[in-house]
Amino acid sequence: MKTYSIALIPGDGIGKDVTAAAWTVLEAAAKGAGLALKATEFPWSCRFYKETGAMMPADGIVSLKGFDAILLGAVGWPAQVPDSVSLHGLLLPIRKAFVQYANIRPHRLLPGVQGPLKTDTFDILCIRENTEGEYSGAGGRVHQGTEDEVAVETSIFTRSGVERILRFGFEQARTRRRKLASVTKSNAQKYSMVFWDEITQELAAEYPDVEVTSYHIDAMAARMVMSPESLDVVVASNLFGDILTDLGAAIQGGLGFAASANINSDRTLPSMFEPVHGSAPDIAHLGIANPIATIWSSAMMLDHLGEKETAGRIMRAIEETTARGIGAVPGRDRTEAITAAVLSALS
Ligand code: GGG
Repeated sequence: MKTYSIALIPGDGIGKDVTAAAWTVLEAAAKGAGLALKATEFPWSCRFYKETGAMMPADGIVSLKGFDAILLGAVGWPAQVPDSVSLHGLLLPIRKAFVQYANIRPHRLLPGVQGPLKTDTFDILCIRENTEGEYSGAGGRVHQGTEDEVAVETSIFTRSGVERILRFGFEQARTRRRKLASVTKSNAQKYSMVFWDEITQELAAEYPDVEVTSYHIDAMAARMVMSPESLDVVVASNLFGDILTDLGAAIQGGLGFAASANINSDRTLPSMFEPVHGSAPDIAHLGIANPIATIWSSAMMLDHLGEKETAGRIMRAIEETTARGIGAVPGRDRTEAITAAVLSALS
């Protein structure tokens, strides 16, 4: 029997609720396909930070190395731990250590889900650069606490980093409607973003079959709302991609539907799969978090592992569930009821 070992990091808040739900679905789907999934759970989270002073142990990255994939819930407990500490202590180091340079975020309306726009043709694939750019963590503060205080945050864009994420976007566009939108703010940021635009143009010559358009981030935000049907694959930097994909999630009906994959092209290192949403501490453990984003992320995980048939079965079960109206309206159905409906659609 084919066995996959999965590192499970539920994290904080609703991360625990949604990963538990997704794992139930994964196990059922795997059983039906003759696969074995072995989970090893890691308690790394803001609670772990409060107990130990770190979001994960010093050898955390080493202990994740041998896994086939990582399934993560959500990170953050802002009342207790600053968000910059939790993000830079867990999520970002994992993405960087395993060179998970492509953060894939599919945004489309599931059957039965009504987004805020008067359209039923919302289907875009956002590709966010995931290991450098504005989230590089380079910078510093001096003269702290004085009137002369200065904070500097340096964005790092490397030719290899920009080229590989754009190339990834071009390849994805070839599997879809062959349109690529590259997002920058090159009128205002005249070094890094002009550099990004230049590399986009260089690569465009290699992909004559893909229609390429460069947009400024502000224009792209408006376009996603005003004419989303004009978009297919959208490639953006770490910060811009982070912001645009919350907008994408809103247009697809809410963060409860937004899935993501942090992909590493080196199959010897694990990729990581997680919902786009955060830990939502206000609704943690009330049994009302929508698990669909995490179940969808789990399907992306199986797809990445090569289990395309089983991934497809999970996606069809999600779609059957929302088409019946279950889980389709944010906040209405309980986590357990949505999970049970997906399980029943699977069988
Ligand atoms: N489910 C992932 C999560 O906890 N996201 C919270 C967050 O702030 N993410 C920022 C990021 O994805 O870079």
